[in-house]
Amino acid sequence: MSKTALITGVTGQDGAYLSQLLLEKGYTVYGLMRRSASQEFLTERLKWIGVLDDVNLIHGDLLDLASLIHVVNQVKPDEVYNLAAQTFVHTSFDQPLLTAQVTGVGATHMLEAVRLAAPGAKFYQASSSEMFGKAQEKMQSETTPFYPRSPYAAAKLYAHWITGNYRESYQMHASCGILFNHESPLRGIEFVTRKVTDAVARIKLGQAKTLDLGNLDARRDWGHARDYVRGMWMMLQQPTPDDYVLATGRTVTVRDMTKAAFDHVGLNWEDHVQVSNRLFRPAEVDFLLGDPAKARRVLGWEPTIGLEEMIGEMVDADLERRRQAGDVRARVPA
Ligand code: NAP
Ligand code: F7E
Repeated sequence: MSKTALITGVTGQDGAYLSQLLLEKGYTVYGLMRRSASQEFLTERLKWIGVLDDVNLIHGDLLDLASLIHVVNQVKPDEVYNLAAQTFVHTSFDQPLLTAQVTGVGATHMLEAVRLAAPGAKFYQASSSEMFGKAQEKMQSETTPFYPRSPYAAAKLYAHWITGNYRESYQMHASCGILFNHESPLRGIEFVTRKVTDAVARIKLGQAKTLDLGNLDARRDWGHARDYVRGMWMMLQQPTPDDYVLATGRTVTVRDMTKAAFDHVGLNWEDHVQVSNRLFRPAEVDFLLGDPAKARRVLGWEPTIGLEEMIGEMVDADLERRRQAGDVRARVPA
């Protein structure tokens, strides 16, 4: 019997890759999406990855508990992946309450809907390395103390703890993946990797000359979304629920990631990048480096795509998009 999965945040980066993975595994996939006046643009990623016709899209909103209960009742999923959130850290400083509602309380809405309408379903919560914030250990693992540095991270931490609370209180199979940054050609254009690869494409094609960036010294542990959604699925195949870090174990500065993107097309990054104060954050996460030992040991999970290969894939995809005048995402201002 094929399994049924419900993915919230299906229109986002991870939603697209996870849909593809689960469909390949024979799942029936339902994706929760918000109603929008620009519906056709929301499904761009699912279209790009070639699964739009195979995912059953269903309307609902993480802010509306009734809609979630209705959806879970209708779908009766075996597995629920809660990926929906306000995900951009910079925006969370401008919209802290919305971020708290969607990214934090929204997870409780989803847990409640599952508890009431499909209590036997396995649940995945998209926790984040941002919860480590001002990192208290050199390599961050499942046992490292948290120190959130943004409204986004604080909201994710609430969602992380409430998921553990539902696991212990109601014996739900609820797991949290503490995922470090993961990117792809489907990454939102405001995140730094995609902002860089899109700018590199425009500069290479003669459509732009410069790229404004903020803190070049920040370090991140960047992996590929395709590897990370596989880890999400592996967590829900375990007999018991638990929390796992997914990371590569390598940390790189924004400067070196940027250099890699310009190198890919034979350009010198220093000829084009300028630092802009307005792109610095009120509080920065300076250093992240994940320790994925537990995921390797228990799940058998390994990242397979390195930073340079991923950045190259992203630059190539953006060159292609920028050559095609009709691509909508490519017109979003960086
Ligand atoms: P993303 O591309 O920004 O996608 C976010 C998704 O959430 C979109 O589908 C968005 O829908 C949906 N959403 C936002 N508000 C909603 C609401 N009120 N109701 C229903 N859906 C809503 O994010 P991602 O990179 O795929 O990340 C997936 C999850 O992993 C997120 O929870 C993120 O915080 C977490 N995470 C990501 C990373 C990373 O490096 N990518 C690392 C750690 C954790 P619209 O299309 O309508 O906006
Ligand atoms: O920033 C620095 C910025 O916005 C990375 C989300 O998926 O990963 C993501 O959060 C670093 C920061 O990602 C620019 O200051 C410099 O230090 O790509 P980002 P993030 O904040 O790490 C975590 C794991 C999540 O969970 C989040 O949802 O790059 N940086 N200059 C810049 N960042 C941006 N966006 N734009 C710049 O111009």
